Amino acid sequence: MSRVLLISTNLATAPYAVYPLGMALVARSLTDSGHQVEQFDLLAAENNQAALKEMISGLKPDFICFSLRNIDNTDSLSGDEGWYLETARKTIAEIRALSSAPTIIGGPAFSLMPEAILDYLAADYGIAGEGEEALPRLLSEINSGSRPPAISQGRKPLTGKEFAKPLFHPEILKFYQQQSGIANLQSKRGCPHHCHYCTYPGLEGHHFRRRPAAAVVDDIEHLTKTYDVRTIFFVDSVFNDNQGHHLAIAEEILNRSLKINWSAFFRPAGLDSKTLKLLQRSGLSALESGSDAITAETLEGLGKDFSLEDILTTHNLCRKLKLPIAHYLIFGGPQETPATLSQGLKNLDKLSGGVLFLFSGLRILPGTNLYQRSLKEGVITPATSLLRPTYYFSPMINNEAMNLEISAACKGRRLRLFPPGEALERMQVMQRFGFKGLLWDQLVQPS
Ligand code: B12
Repeated sequence: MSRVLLISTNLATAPYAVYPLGMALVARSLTDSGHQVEQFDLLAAENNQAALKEMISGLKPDFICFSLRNIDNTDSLSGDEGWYLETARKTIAEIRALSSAPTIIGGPAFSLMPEAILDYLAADYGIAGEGEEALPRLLSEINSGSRPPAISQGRKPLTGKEFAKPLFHPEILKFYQQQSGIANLQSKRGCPHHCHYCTYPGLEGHHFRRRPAAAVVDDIEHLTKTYDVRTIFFVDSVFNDNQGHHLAIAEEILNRSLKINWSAFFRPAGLDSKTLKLLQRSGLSALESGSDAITAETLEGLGKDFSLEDILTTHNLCRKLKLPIAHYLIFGGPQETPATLSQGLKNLDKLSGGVLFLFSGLRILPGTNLYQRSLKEGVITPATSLLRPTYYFSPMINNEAMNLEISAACKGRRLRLFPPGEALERMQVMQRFGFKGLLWDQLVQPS
């Protein structure tokens, strides 16, 4: 048995403060393996380094593990304040000065570039990918005196039944309930789609691995009954599933008569009125659509496997059902030209009544089709460090002129949020006025 301190380093509060779910899962698996575990969330502790030091001197951990969620904010228009690794590096360096316990890093940000990040953060070990099986194994390898490699990963992808049940920390949860009022759960891992820029299949695999609906809804029941949680966000890469797992979850919520509002990322295709009504009855209160583009050419350029018609059908269905919908849209990616830009900006009118989060350029990350394309087009070389945000812009467009055009199309339009930083500031103002939840859904007037 070892004493293990888990630290979530994430300090980002936009679009809202997000409960460190990954840490809660590895906390459970370590506890189940017999270790004594403490969880420390830097954001909930208001980055109070003195409290962290106190915890370290009290616990005298044998291992100190860090959960790293974000590298940057993926907004090409934000500056250095949108890059999070430097703060993480400082925190880790300060902790290393206080304790000689081995340091171990994991989390989605880490898993995107494990070698480069381990090196930059100067920690001892890292685990890329799922932590439930890999972390307890790494600890026992170190404890038994063997010398594991600096970077390891799970032996094989876990099945949905093997995913850990989150070990929510009451004080940390209380902080997020006060901040955003949102708790999070995962109903499955993986993504079978092939969007060219996206890291989700790399992080979670190309196939859905579903956690049993009853286990997911047990967690909802626990959150509502023990902690009075009223809003859940499902963190699945894409919540709608052609094998109907999303429906099974909705039915289970209804069977247990749980009163909960929930939201998730949806693929804007294959949704009909009957499905949306069922989801809505179970508590779906707003839908985030990974539309990504709004012309046939740019949808193809991003590798999306649905059409503009699909997006519009989903949008109109939601409008009819008075279900707030937000579309994430990225301009300036592959196949963007001045003509697609002006058509795309015109097409925004077809999404009226929806909240539009607009982005300019695509963050290049390893393991994606966009990475290969960026190499081929000479945007990066194999030696380019991607630790600092590096963006792809279509060579057929001038990105500064494009940003001006997007800004002009958003001027005076409350529901078109661009540039992203300004939009997030608006959300933070809402938060200061006591608004909770997703926030964007409260920008929409009932129609
Ligand atoms: C859902 C989601 C959101 C939702 C969160 C909603 C909510 N209430 O939770 C929303 C839309 C709000 C959001 C916002 C943002 N997100 Co986001 N998000 C995700 C997503 C899809 C899932 C994250 C998640 O919760 N996973 C489930 C948990 C259980 O898994 P996990 O944390 O990975 O933990 C596992 C392992 O990583 C590991 N592990 C975790 N910690 C540790 C620690 C140790 C020591 C070990 C060994 C292992 C380990 O074990 C865990 C269990 O297997 C990921 C992509 C992905 N598929 O991972 C992006 C992702 C994390 N987000 C990302 C980003 C950038 C952001 C934003 C900064 C900006 C943006 N434009 O989206 C904001 C920041 C929000 C904030 N305040 O921090 C990036 C981070 C990479 C990067 N470029 O920095 C990702 C990877 C997507 C991407 N673009 O590539 N996000």
